[in-house]
Amino acid sequence: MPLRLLKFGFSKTYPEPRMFRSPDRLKSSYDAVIIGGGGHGLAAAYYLSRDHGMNNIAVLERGYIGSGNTGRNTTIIRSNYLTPEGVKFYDQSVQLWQDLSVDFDLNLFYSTRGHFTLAHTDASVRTMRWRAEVNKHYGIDSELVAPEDVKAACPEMDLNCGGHTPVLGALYHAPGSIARHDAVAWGYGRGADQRGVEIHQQTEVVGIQVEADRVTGVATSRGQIATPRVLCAVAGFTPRLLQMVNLPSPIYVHPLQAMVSEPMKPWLDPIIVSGSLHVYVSQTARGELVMGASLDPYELHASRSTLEFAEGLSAQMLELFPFLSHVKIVRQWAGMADMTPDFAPIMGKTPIAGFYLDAGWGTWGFKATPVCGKTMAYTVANDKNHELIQDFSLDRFKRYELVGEKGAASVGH
Ligand code: FAD
Ligand code: PYC
Repeated sequence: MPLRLLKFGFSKTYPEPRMFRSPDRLKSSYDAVIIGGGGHGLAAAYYLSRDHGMNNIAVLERGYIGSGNTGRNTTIIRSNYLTPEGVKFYDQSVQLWQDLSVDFDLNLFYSTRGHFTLAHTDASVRTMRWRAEVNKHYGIDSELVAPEDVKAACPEMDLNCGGHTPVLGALYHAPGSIARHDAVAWGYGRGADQRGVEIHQQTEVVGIQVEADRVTGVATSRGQIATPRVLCAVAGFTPRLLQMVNLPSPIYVHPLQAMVSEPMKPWLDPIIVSGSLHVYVSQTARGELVMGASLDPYELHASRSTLEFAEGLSAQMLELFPFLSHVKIVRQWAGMADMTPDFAPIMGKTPIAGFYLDAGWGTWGFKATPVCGKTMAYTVANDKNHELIQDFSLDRFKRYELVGEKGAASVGH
């Protein structure tokens, strides 16, 4: 248990300082500017200052930290991907997650639950077997299991799914976990702030200066900043930012919605995902069911919620768990998923010197927050792509060297 929590619990006064400073003035120049105060931008700031000694950095956030997809996701953490590039990358992230609460001295409620991806057709059983074999080859704990194994871990599930799409097997991934998403942004933000990084909320980047194919500064809603390095980590806003530097964007933005139930006594230990039913669900420490489905089926730059989504997802949930019919939905929301053609991220250097990209995280980027921070910090500090991200560069679309992750991205999109 983090020491800070114990001190807080036993103290008679209110011992907590604010999580991070709110500097009232922007400086006229920084060694690096990070656009986007989501988990990825803040993690990069944290590792730049902690591991590379760079602390004359500004993180610029148009809203408040964690207000983008970082604070809107369903917090599933796993490394059971399909491609060798993906498996190695996400595995590093799962390793980093293990120590984060201690690193930050902040409880992230990281909870390892095991992760079942259900297969309801012969074709998806084949895909699960394929994923299990690739995973095992890289030392990842994944295996194909029988319906009885699913039932043993989750006796409440109707394996027949109302007789429509019976469960034929599942990919089981023991390290599958969940965590508290806002705390991840706060932990990275506080750690970066303590090392001198400035976090400027309510500060929007409205232009990026480039001279002779090299970045020289950014224009913000609060004034101009000169800088030789800009890291762009803005998720659903990436196409807008790429326009500012005249780079073509392979990213298309779809809303991704989610919802949460009233709290219930604990009954669901593992994380359950069904691609065929378009459902994923886990139960939080507070007892709520956090649920999601696939992307809204059209491009839209908006984070509105729809009744159609809540109705559709509730119906699919009841196929798996008919006993939930009396349970109330208390909240729903949406984020803007920055999707790529191959369902893999875009990371690293770009044709503009000093302009680095961390994007294309669509529906799968929360779990990657620590490894993205580490590898992007290395890339920015050394002006050299970290070896773990070499296959994710923007120019792979020109070279037709895609990293096909659709079969493992999340639910069937
Ligand atoms: P964000 O958190 O979106 O941060 C980007 C920030 O940039 C925002 O705060 C935004 O305000 C800011 N910004 C944008 N434009 C500007 C500008 N011009 N100037 C300044 N600031 C700007 N991933 C998983 O791994 N597991 C899951 O279970 C999962 N579930 C999901 C469920 C939903 C409903 C959604 C929407 C996403 C889910 N994801 C999941 C994906 C994951 O949430 C994202 O990939 C990840 O959080 C991206 O983090 P980020 O820091 O890159 O982006
Ligand atoms: O990446 O595991 C995932 C995920 C689940 C729901 C959305 N993304």
